[in-house]
Amino acid sequence: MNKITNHMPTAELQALDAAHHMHPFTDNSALAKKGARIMKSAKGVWLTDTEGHMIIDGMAGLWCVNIGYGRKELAVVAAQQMEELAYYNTFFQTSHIPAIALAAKIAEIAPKGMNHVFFAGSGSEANDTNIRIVRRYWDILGQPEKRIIIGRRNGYHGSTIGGGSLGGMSGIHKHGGLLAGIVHIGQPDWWSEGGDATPEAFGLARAQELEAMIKQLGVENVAAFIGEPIQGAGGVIVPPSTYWPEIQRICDKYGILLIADEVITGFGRTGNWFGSETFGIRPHIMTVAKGLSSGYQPIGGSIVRDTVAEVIASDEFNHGYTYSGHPVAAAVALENLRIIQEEKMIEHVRNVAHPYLKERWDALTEHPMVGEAKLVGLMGSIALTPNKATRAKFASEAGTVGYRTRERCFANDLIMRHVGDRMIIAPPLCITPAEIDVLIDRAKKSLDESYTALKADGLFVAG
Ligand code: PXG
Repeated sequence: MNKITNHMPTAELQALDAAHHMHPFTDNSALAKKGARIMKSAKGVWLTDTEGHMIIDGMAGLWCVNIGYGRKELAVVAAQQMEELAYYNTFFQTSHIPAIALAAKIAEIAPKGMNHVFFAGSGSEANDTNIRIVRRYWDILGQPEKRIIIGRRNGYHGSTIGGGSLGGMSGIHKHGGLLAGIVHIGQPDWWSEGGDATPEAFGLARAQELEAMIKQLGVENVAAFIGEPIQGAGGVIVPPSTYWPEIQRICDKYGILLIADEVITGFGRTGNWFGSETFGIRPHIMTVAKGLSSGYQPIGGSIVRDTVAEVIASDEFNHGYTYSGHPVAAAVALENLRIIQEEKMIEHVRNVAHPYLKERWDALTEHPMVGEAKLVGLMGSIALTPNKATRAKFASEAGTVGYRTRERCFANDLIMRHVGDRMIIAPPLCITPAEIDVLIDRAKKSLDESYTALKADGLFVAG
C-alpha cells in the first residue's frame, strides 16, 4: 500500500509544499518563505500538527467539521461503499442507493415543502447550479428576460466564476472577473457601517436596498436574491432582527426567488438544522455543503422547493457534474446526518454549548480591545476596536490588527480566524464546556498579548 510518508521532518514537508503546492487564497511566495503549518491528525475538536502541538480548532476546519474529527463510523461507511459501488453517475436515467437515500433524508430534515435535492461537489458548484436553476425556472415560465440575481457586498458564495460573482467581495471579482447579470446591494453590518442609526433601523434600511434595486432594474428583469442567513467568510455578520423579515417581505411582494446560502449555517451550526429556521426565512432554494458531510467527503447541493423543482422537472435541464451525488460522498453524508440526529448534536448546541459559550464569549467585551461580541448557535465574532464607544476603526490598514491577533492565537495553539479586524469562531458542534474553557482561555491570552504588542508598536490608535 502507498502510505503517505508522515515521518518526514516538518522542514522537508514545508519545502515540498512550497515547491509544488499552490494554496488557495494565499500569497504563495510569502508562505513559501514562512513555511505552512502542517496538520497531521485530529480527534474531536483537537488538531495535531507535525511538531506535536495540540491545537484547539475553533473553526471546525473551514466551518465544516460539525461532528468533530476522527469519527470512525464515517471511515467504515466510506470503505464499505468503495467496495460495493465506488462510483456511478446519476445521468442518463440511472441512480444509486446512496444518492437516493441521502436525497430522501435531506427532504426529511429540510423545511416543509423543500423535498428536492440537486447534488454538487461543493458549495461553489451548488451556487453555480442555483444560477442555472433560477434562470431556467423563469425561462420555462416564459419570462426568459428575468435573469439578474441580486447578492450583497461582502457576501460569500464560493470561488468559481459563478459563486465568486454572486458573492460581493471585490478582491475576488478583481481576480478573474464578474459574471454579467449579477449585482450587489449593501450588507447588514451595523457595527462597521451603521453610523448613528439603531441596529433595527439600519437592518431595515439595508433590506430596503433590495426593493430599490428591484425597482431600478425592473422586476421583469430580476430572477432571484441570494444571501447567507449569517455572513460567514464576511466576518460572522449577524444581521439586525429587522433584516430578514423585510427581505422576505420584499421577495414575496415582487415574486422573486429567494436563495438562502446555508453552506455554513446548515446542519446545526445556528442551533437548528438550518439558519433559515433560526431567522424565519422561507427560501426557494438552500445551498448546502460543508456540514452536510462534516467535511469528511466533498459534497454539496441545492435543496429546492417543490414549486420550483416541479417547473425545472417539466423539461430537460442541461446541467450536472460527474460527481453529482457521488456514492461514497453521499454514503458518508448520510452517516454524518445520522450521527448529528442520533447523538442530538443540535440539541447539544442549543442547550449546552451555545449557552455556555455565550456567557464566556460575551464576557470578552470586558477586554479593552473588544467592542461587540456576537454568537448565534456556535458561530461567533468579536469586533476589535481602539474605541468601543465610537466603534472606531484602527488607523492601520484594515486587517492589520486582526492578522496580528490571529498570529497570537496560532502561537497559542488556538485556531481563531480574523476577517479584517473581526475575530471569528465556529467550533465543531460537539465541543464540551471544558473545551470551551480552553478555547476562551487561549483567546483571552492571545488578545492580551496582541493588545500589549499593539500598544508597544503604537498601533492601538483610531483612524
Ligand atoms: N457559500 C458559503 C456561504 C460559503 O461559506 C461557499 C458557498 C463555497 O463552498 P465551497 O465548498 O465551494 O468552498 C462557502 C465556502 C473563509 C472561507 O475564509 C469560507 C468558505 C470557503 C473558503 C474560505 O471563511 N466558505
